Amino acid sequence: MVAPSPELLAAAAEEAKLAAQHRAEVLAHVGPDAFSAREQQELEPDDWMHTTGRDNFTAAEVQVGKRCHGFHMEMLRQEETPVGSHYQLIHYDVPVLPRGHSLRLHGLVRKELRLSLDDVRARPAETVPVLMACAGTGRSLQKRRLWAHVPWGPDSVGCARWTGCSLAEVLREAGPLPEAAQVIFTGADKGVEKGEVQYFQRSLSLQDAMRGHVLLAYQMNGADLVPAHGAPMRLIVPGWYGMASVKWLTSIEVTAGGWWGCQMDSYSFKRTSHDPKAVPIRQLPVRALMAPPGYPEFVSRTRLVPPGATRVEGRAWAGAVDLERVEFSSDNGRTWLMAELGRKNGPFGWAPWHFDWDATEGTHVLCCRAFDVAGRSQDSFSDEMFNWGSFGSTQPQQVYVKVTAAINDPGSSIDLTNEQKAAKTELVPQTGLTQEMVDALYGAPGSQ
Ligand SMILES: Nc1nc2c(c(=O)[nH]1)N[C@H]1C(S)=C(S)[C@@H](COP(=O)(O)O)O[C@H]1N2
Ligand SMILES: [Mo]
Repeated sequence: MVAPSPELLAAAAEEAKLAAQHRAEVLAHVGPDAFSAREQQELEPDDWMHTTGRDNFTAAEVQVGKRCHGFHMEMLRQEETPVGSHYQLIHYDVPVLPRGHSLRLHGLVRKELRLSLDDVRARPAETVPVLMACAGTGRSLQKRRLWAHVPWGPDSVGCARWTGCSLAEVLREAGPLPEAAQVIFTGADKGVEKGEVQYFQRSLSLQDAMRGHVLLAYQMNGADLVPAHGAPMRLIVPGWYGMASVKWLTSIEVTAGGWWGCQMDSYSFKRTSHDPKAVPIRQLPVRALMAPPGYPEFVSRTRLVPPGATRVEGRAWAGAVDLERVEFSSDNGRTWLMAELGRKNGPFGWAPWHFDWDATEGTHVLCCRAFDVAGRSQDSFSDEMFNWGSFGSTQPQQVYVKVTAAINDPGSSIDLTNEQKAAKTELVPQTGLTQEMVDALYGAPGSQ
């Protein structure tokens, strides 16, 4: 790994402080002690955008879920997420930009710039492993869930190596005027959202944009960007949820501030659809995930593990903050044990962890959770957790595991009819599975 630049390290130290403040703000507004699903229903009784069903995914969700595919959880064993296994989030159509495309840096600057891919490549490059996650991560773990978006489990993540030039350097060259306060980034993708015709647009404060960690990126894992990930040039905002990392960049406009577009309002922690106190989504929280051990059953995703010593492996992250510990549970979170934690692959990456589990015959629900040095922890399991966009859940991943020696022998049979039937509410009573087990199996698609 190339050593991070002093500028990047200094920005990471600032970002770590801001991340801790952000989490506190979020918890104060929509954390379990501040707000519940019940309270939302009282405030918005005719809300039709949410559902409490975990087996009634709409055709619209399935479609958007197919287009915006998730991370392959088994890739948690790899430090670098291959391009094809990194999640994708694409609001409208993937634009294919012509050769010779250039982006315009304009607005309140001394010198307007036109930047082609060659211009950006010619500048000093930085390569950074960045843990990226969609703000909707864990949406399906919020029981009263927004169905008008991708029904993510914990699987909208990836940690790729991004290469680009420093946005701060480019802005310095353009020279923001004294009244400059906000930078608006526009993508080439156009669509309609919330009744408004728009290009995908997001802003950063000039301060955030100049901190020194934001990249104008053109490579992912050492190869040119593919169209779905923002070719030829995109923003990468390390340590932030993914919505800030605008793809297919066409324009960077420096303004005096006050702009608040659709994608700023949408990506906020809200109590109701119109919430004057909404908290805009920024830095990533702390979180651990495990690569589901053993082998999956095709339909129910039940994991089959042979009895005996089993190394459960995963990764954990906390944006720019360092990790303090990771804990593992083999009894659905009743008791937790300390896992072995390794080092992060850079200031904005993730760290490997493992736990040596003695797998005994029977059914188990495995979980993991992380804590960071800023004192942040994950959410606990709760059906009452609610924020309007179903954003930012960090309820622990649950992995439903059957331990049986039969998995060692190809050709042997293992009956998982009950696990399959448990996917449909009306069949659950026939299965003999407790509601707790059903919830663990199907509470968050994408866990296993
Ligand atoms: N132009 C544009 N940029 C975008 C988006 C988009 O739809 N259009 N989606 C955003 C969201 S919500 C996320 S989570 C990340 C996903 O990046 P990826 O698809 O490369 O993983 O891109 C962000 N940048
Ligand atoms: Mo996202």
